[in-house]
Amino acid sequence: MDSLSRTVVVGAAQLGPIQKHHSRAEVVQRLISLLREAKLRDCDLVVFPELALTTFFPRWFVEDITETDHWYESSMPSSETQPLFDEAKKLGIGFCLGYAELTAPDDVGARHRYNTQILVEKDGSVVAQYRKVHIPGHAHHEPDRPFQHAERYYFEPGTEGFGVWHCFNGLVGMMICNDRRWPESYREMGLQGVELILCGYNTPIHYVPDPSQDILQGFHNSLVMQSGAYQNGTWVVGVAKAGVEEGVDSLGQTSIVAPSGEIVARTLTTDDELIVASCDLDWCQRYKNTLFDFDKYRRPEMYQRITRQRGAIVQPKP
Ligand code: ING
Repeated sequence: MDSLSRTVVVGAAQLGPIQKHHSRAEVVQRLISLLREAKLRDCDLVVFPELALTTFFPRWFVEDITETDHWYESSMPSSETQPLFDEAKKLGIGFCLGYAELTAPDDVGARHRYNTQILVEKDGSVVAQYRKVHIPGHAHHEPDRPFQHAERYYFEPGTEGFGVWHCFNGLVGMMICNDRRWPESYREMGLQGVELILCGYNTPIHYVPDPSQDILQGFHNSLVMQSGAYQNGTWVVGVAKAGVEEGVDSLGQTSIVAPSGEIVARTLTTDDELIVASCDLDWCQRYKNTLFDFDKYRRPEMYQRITRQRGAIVQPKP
């Protein structure tokens, strides 16, 4: 990190498929290899995908959910993930890691399941945890599907919302996968002055409810992250778990997007691949202090009133 400017060298560490038989130890070694490559490329921070420690297990429906507990992390770090934390601290690199979280029993003995990301500073200190707010897919078995997307069965939505934290010499926020499709996710952090948003994703190419969207997955992925970045004057880093995982093909196109909305780096493969960009956080002010000066130009007090004044939305004629 350059001491004069607030430039953060960010690595987006895309993962290729993690198959069911891949152990956590094998996956952690892949993550450590990407960290070491990031060190050689002077990275301050490395962003890993959503659910980066296991295969995307919501593609299967398991009646007894306790039989899936092994896909979750009961502690972070654990003995299996500690080597990643140790290596990152040794290399002096911060990281953001997505994983399935299974909480300890609460005061009524219930354990909660979240789709979570953790953010760790260069000194190894844990900055924050974020729990995915927008949970896509379905909550019950849908046997007619070619594969499940049962995230609403396996995860509760996070209840802490979207935070922004002072770290890496700037204001950093997190979102996970489907969150990136909702403008509110970016705007909630934009209103807190976010300068760098970190987002992991697992996005199957085939979208069962509407297959016409399959061909548009890459376009929609870029569309939402570029607009979110531009409309909130922030860097956005989107990191895929990509390729054919247990027979399901998932989008790659890991990208680093500037506050201008321009894609400054993108992966070329659907394997483990690191892309790097020098993110000048001061670039955010070019948009936050002009076009998107919220205090000057944004008018939330008017948005509801206009709808009310114009009465009910005109219904199309039967
Ligand atoms: N995955 C997908 C996502 O929002 C999805 C769900 C797939 C939505 C394809 C639309 C089309 O990118 C997760 N994990 O949220």
